[in-house]
Amino acid sequence: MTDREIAILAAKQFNPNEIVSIEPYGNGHINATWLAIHKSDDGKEAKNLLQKISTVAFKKPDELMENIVGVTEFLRDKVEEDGTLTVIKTLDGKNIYIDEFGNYWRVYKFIDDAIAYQQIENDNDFYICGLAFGEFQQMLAEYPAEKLHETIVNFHNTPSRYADFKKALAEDKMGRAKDVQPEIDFVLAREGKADGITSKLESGEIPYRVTHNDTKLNNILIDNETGKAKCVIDLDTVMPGAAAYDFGDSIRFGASTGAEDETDLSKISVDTHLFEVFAKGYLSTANKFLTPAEKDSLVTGAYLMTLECGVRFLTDYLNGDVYFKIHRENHNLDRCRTQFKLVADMEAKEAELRAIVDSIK
Ligand code: ADP
Ligand code: GN1
Ligand code: MG
Repeated sequence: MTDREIAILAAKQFNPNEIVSIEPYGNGHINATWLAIHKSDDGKEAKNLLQKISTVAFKKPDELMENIVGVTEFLRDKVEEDGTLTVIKTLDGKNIYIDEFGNYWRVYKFIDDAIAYQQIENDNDFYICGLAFGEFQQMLAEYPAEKLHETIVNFHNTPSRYADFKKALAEDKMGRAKDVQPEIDFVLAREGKADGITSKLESGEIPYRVTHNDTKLNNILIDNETGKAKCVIDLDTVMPGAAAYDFGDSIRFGASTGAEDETDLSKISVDTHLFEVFAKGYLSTANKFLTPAEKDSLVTGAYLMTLECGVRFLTDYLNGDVYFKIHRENHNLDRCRTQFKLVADMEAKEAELRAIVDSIK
């Protein structure tokens, strides 16, 4: 059976009506996403967002879906219509369908008339994203964190990511280490900085909050008509974490002057203006609840989320590209290189970035 045929069988478990079209959708690196359009009883069309959950990333899909149902139901009456994801159950009332090959499938209501950007097109959109992620953290401040399963253990624990990297390097399964010595050296030279956030969480200097943990630009939908944030999506990694993780991951992706997989590294740097725009949006809400130590950790968060992401891409390259989806040879290597270029640029601009955060009251 082809991937499409398997997806069609899955789509029918959630909506038995005739499928008008079913196509791969979006640019996520983890799950396999399809837009399935069904005929609906009123003669119109029903759009479903169908996803095959990555079991390489998520070991316990049932727990993952419990988190998502809990969080989305908690948010439901705090947001407008389509302001959070809506889980569509299988015909027999389950959150997940497991097919004959052992694939795990879920469906969300497709949120229409909104766009997930791959790169910032105008400053205001990035301000809007900052505002939305700040509000998302604020809304989840009351969520009972003890109800959340840890969907990926040690997700943003940078020292633990270093340990994974060293294991991959020692094993060197694909024999690729010999070709990437400069990247390996880059990572090892910064190991001393890896615990910049985790040590503060462990000592209690900064608090654990319920965070999104994957706040890149294409995990937020911007309303086509109003230009406002419509919905924060990709809730797979909502778990206790540091506010700086969410701030940092948005900067890593959105404040870069180039794409995450750009091969011309001369095009990659941190745009300090975009950094400021996002920080203003985020802090317009977050200034009300962040402690001084947390605010002080935001630039470190941007730095470590970028370093960590580069380490993860390089680790996956060494492991044979088993975690992040790739679309060309050396894709994960190209991705890690942009991250390391950004890291080096953040080192050069650290004082400037800190001054920007401090100036936003
Ligand atoms: P991944 O974990 O692989 O990144 P996502 O959940 O982020 O998967 O989905 C991939 C893409 O699909 C998103 O970037 C977005 O473009 C689109 N998408 C996801 N959920 C919805 C939804 N409910 N409505 C419309 N588009 C969505
Ligand atoms: C993945 O799922 P997606 O594509 O939104 C990854 C993030 C990385 C990002 C890099 C669950 O995000 O942690 O920062 O790729 N998500 C997971 O682009 O590992
Ligand atoms: Mg995503």
